[in-house]
Amino acid sequence: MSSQPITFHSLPTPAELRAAAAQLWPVDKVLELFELPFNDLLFRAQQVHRENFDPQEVELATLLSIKTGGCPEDCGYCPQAARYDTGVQAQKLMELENVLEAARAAKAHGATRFCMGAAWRGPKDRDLDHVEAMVRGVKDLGLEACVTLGMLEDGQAERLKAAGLDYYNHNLDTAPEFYNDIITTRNYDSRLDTLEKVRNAGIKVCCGGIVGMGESRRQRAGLIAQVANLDPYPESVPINHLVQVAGTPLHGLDPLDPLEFVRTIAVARITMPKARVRLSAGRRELGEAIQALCFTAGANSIFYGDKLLTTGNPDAEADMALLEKLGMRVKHTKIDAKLAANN
Ligand code: SAM
Ligand code: DTB
Ligand code: SF4
Repeated sequence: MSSQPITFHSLPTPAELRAAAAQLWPVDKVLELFELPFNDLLFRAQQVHRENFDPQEVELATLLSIKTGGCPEDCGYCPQAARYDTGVQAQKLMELENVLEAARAAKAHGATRFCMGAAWRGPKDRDLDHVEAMVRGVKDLGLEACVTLGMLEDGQAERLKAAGLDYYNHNLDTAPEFYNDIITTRNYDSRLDTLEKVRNAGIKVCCGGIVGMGESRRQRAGLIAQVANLDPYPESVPINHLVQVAGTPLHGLDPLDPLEFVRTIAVARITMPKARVRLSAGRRELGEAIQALCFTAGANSIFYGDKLLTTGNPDAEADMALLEKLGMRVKHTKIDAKLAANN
């Protein structure tokens, strides 16, 4: 792709405007960032981070799988796809009271964002009645609410917005040209279409991907370019390190060099200066030293709690000990900050 600016001879059409926006971060430019000497890349990322955030502050987001397993999709990384024998038992949608109990516990442990995930291709309208009640209940606790439910039909994003949803998580997962190697039951355009519905409904976008799925560095740059060129770019960018689960097609791949994961975080920070960049799946495997480098590279959010959706996460005490060792602080909600100021 050329990095020359586009010139318009008459009023730009919507397609031309999209093309111009897509040039904000051409893949080649993102790849150039990946190829910087490690220390130069981290220095630049840390500079951008400090211009936009308190570098000591980290957001805690807690995940809950509200509908586990039995998913009809074929995502090659996912333990919840019904077609892979991974030992995950399919369950029904959780009851509201159990979800709120988990949300209260997350809040008591210091989380400010509560993310509810469902192993669906997309929600049915009757499922949304229940999810709306969950969103309302989570909001009433003073937590930010996020859901990830798969592809949305017309009108569903508006329903979630009306229930008070803050964020919708929908990942592009990898570069467009690699997508079909990982997932065949849906396509990239359908992901972009759902992201547009979320944005148009006025919900904040949480969108990132997974690294370590056998993609090339150029394809990692391709993923970041896609996410960074969303207009506007997402408020929240989860970067997952593939958790290899026995029974899934991606189990047994050579693991990605952890320093390449750190580079991915740094490139996300530089290309999306004001986004919350979240260290997502795979932190247990990365260990403390790599996570510390990720914070230097501009990560400022983590999934917090002993479990992700179906796989493990560092336990809460270990995370608190790590943050303390690094002199980092937990981000509080505006409500909590007000209460603290009044006491
Ligand atoms: N079913 C919905 C969907 O796929 O959009 C929402 C839930 S799905 C589990 C949410 C995200 O989890 C996926 O898009 C993927 O990025 C991430 N994920 C799933 N399995 C993973 C794994 N083994 N390692 C890393 N990330 C994973
Ligand atoms: C995201 O990007 N990562 C989270 C969340 N969004 C929903 C999910 C990670 C799942 C890891 C595999 C599992 O626990 O099943
Ligand atoms: Fe289903 Fe989501 Fe897992 Fe894909 S990532 S198999 S859509 S739960």
